Amino acid sequence: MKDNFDFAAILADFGIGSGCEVKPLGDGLINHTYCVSDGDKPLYVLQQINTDIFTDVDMLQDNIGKVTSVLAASGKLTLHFIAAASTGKTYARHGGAVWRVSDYIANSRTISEVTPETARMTGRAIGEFEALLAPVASDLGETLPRFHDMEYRLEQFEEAVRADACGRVEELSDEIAYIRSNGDRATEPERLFRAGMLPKRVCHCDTKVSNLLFTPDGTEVKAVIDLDTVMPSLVFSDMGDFLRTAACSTAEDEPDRSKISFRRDIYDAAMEGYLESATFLTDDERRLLPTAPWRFAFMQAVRFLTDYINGDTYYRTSYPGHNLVRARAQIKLAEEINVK
Ligand code: GN1
Ligand code: MG
Repeated sequence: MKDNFDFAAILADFGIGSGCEVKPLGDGLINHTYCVSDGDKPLYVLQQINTDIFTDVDMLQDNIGKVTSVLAASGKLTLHFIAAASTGKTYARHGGAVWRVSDYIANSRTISEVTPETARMTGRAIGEFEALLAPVASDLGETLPRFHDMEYRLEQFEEAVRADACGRVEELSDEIAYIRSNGDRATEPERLFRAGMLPKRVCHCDTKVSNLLFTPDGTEVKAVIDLDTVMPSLVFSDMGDFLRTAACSTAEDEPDRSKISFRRDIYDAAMEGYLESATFLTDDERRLLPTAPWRFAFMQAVRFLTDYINGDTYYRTSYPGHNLVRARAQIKLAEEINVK
């Protein structure tokens, strides 16, 4: 991580006085995130946006502005980004990087252990989020084109295997075979979309459990954060990503695969909550919804393995082979889910 930035100058541009402490925050794999505090109390979240991935920051911040306005107008607690003096926009360039600052949401925490009661409430919150944002569907740009398109992810995977840029393909025959033999099943929703049987809806598209803020006792969703990927998608994205992480017995990068199982109690409770608020679902969406966790564990396996094959150019890694460990964990999870 490049940490020789002049944080005081960056913060000053966002109207934040000197004397603040800046420390790394969270475990996001794409942007670099920092907590800005007065030494005691957290005040702001500073982020260096990964512009290799989010190439159109204007569109990104414009989408987020629209999303947060709708959420705030309906009484939801949401992210609030601060305008920079140098640009008049909610981001600014400093030291060759692009930065944004939002208010810290106090009295909140992320959780890693989800109970059925929390899962029910989160499912309900996800359905509400999707319902509230439905009216802005046509106003949102596609920040990351084809982001949750399974066919696209498989194309990228096959391209990576063909190129074999780092000579890693040879050791991956089991993983590659698993992906190839399940590709057809995983891409059913895309085919149904083309046949006009499934709609696109505004989804969060990154509802892994660490992107949700809970009340300090961990029982209620306080805010849905990390709004970079809010965009039209097939509806399975959000319950898929939430259950891929929340109903998994381990972290998404557990190296000991014997520890990985899928918690059916969490799945049942989350789906119950979701169906209470997602009253907009069509019959086809309801029928395919139970396949969402499998589909997203599978998609994540494909994405992690693709990145491993390409030489770890997309996801931040903490050790050599991290993306392979992640991919194997997601394959194990997909096998455990085994939803027929
Ligand atoms: C990334 O930004 P972060 O770490 O919340 C990724 C998600 C993956 C997730 C896997 C823009 O999310 O799609 O599901 O890692 N975000 C992007 O942990 O690719
Ligand atoms: Mg993200």
